[in-house]
Amino acid sequence: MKKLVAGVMACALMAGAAFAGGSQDSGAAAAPADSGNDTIVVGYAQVGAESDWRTANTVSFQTTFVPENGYTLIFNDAQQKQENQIRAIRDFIQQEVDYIVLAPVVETGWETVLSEAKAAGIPVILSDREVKVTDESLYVCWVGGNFVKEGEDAVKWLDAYLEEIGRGDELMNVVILQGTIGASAQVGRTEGVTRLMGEKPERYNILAMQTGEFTQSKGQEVMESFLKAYPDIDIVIAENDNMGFGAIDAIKAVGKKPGEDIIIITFDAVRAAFERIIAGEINCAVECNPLHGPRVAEIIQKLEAGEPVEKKQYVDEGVFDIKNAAAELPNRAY
Ligand code: GYE
Repeated sequence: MKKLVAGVMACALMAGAAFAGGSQDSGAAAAPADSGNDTIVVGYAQVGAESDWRTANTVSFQTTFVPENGYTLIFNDAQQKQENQIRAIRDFIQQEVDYIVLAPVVETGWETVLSEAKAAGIPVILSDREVKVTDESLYVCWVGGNFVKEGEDAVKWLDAYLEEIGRGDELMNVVILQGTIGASAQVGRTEGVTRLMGEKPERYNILAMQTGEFTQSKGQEVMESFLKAYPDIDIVIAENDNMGFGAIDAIKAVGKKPGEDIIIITFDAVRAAFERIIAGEINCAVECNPLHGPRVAEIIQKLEAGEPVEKKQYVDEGVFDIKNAAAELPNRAY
């Protein structure tokens, strides 16, 4: 780690030189390389702009990594495509950034490009979703939500809710709108939900699961096809809020009442989901916190100071329903 940080410092100097005459900071374009343009250059390979969560995450980085805080941010939106993220990382290496932050769209397929970053001496910080690599030295650390726990929390909430509404003895028909297949947020949430539901086959009957790509429009489309195929759906698990919003529209379109005729659970718990809970259309939203900008900045500051950082950092997350949503809404930052 020390060696890596030393490499980073050398890289920072080089990057400073490179950027003094580059397009990142037009004010410094005519200045000599050592004129004090000593911001830390961070390349962020973002997934895309598929959801409210993602927008909040982007804003979190764009407002944290600003020159006033000592940073220059190079932001790349990969439009949910891994090949775009790989290309962005290669560009960051070319530009000799000081740090690369990656929110990996899917878990696998990162060895080659992360090895290239390592060979260039550029530390990679993972944020939001995880990667599956055999060589853990390919990234410094990861910070994000505990997706398996989120999935489990959803079923624990359901267990209690079904008792409460007197349906604890019924067999409930469930459909799952999954996120992007292979994304750790999808893998973890599906695992948490299906494992706990699988322990209670007398209570939960999973009819179908299909990806809605974490978008509202795809969520709506898939829900429309579920409603056609299965006339008796009791519960929808949407692996993010936006697919849940799409499902609500699909449910209304067939003349059913979301939140009453069909129980809806979503993940993320963005502001609009709180509003839907208060309106009675979403029964429960399991929180996933997107505000990783300051967390990643803290990690970078530690690395700059030569301090160790934890390899995996899970963020605390809550569960919201009609009982606590109205009181919590004014405190929400996203
Ligand atoms: O749930 C979803 C977004 O990776 C946790 O990605 C993130 C997920 C989030 O598109 O809304």
